[in-house]
Amino acid sequence: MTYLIAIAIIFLLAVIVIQIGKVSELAAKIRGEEEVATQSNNRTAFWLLIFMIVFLIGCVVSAWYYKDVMLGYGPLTAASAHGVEVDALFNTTLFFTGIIFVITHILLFWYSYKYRKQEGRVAKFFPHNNTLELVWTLVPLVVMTFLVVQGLIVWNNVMPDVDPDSQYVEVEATGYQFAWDIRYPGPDNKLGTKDFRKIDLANNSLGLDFMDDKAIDDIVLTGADNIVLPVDTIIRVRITSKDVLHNFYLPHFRVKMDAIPGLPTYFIFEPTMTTADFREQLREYPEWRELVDPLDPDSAEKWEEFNFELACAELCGQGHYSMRRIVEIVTPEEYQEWLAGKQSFYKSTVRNTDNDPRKGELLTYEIEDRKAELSDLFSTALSDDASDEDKLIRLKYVFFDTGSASLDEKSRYELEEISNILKQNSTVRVELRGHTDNTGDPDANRSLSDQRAASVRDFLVSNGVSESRLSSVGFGPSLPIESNETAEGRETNRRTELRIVSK
Ligand SMILES: [Cu+2]
Repeated sequence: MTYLIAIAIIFLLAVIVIQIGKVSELAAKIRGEEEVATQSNNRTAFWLLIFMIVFLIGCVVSAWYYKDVMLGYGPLTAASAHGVEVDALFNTTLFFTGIIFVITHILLFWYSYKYRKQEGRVAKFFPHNNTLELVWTLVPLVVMTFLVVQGLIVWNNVMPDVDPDSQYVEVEATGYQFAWDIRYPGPDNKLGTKDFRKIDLANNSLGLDFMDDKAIDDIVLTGADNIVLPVDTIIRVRITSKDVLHNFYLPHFRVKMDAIPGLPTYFIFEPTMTTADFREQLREYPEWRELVDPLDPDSAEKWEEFNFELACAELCGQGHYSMRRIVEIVTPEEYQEWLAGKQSFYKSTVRNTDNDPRKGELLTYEIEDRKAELSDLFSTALSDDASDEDKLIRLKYVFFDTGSASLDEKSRYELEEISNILKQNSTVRVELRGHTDNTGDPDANRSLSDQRAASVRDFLVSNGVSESRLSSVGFGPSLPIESNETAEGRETNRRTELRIVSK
């Protein structure tokens, strides 16, 4: 119905315009063409002047009215170190182009008024003037050179790469339709290598190369997790894309760079304000003190819910808008705390699955973790208030070849650590205890457990622990700690233990 009415209105308007045209044609015939043309020229020239005045005033008023929501002119100051320079460059350019804008508009409309067609006036023939040519060549030349040089200076300040030996945090942003994967380097502060041939959309969508130790601790933020970064720290963002062109845009930090498939780009910036600082700054402005939901008096004020954001600034497809992510700037301490709470992608989703190229291999971090675990157990066992239970340490990472007492190669890490601890606590005496499950002949099991405990003792002796401090005993299947009915239970029961005899 609305469409029908709209079409009818447009039709009627067209009829009116045609009728007016016919009427003025008739009027012109009656009054004489000349007189009508003059009147029409005067009218057009006058209204052009009015238009110019309204237009220029409109430009100034709208700029003033919207200044608080424009980047750089109200509370939305640059929140990065280089952003201040970029804003200053914009202002310089705006100053010169603004002057030209106003002058050319005044001249354009004033001339169309002054030199409108009038009775008896003829055009002046003005073929050439050297002075004028010089002026309108040299003035723009000087202004343009100044602006370009300013731009180059800012560009060189903003775009140099980081010194590899300096302190900085490097993160990687990979754009795809329609989200960003953000990769953090983890505790080693180095991003691991990637290889597009390793991309597996279900299990390794970034194509991380897990044979590279640097990739083992990399943290990947997917989905809607906030991007957290520390304030007053140099951030290098490695920017890349998996499908089409995207654009990594952090408006509040004046960071903007294309994400190009196959061609990594980067941007370096230093946030100078935390999210909390920036909110405090917004709080000074009445428009940010308004309620988020004007109908609910208990709702928060707008400044309280402000967040920095990452946007994709390239129209990359239908879901383009959903590439928005919240960026949270926090203090370096808060950042470290946040980072410590994140699991590495490899450890949480790949380790020891079928997709793990290092399945079965013992990795450096695991050796370190196990050492830490063992040293905790020892410090409890050697404390003054240790219970009998505390004094019995299960050696979880000591393994033997099946049915034999020869130690598996991987057992040495734990045993070497025990040797070190025993050497540091030189008065401690320990007993090594072997256990088996209940499968097979009990006597054979007892003898196997005896031999296994002895192998461990021998290993410690060969590592420099005095033989007089060590004893060994085999219990066979007689002391199970789990049911022997299940495979897991039997595996747990086949174990080696270390008991603190005396300190
Ligand atoms: Cu995009």
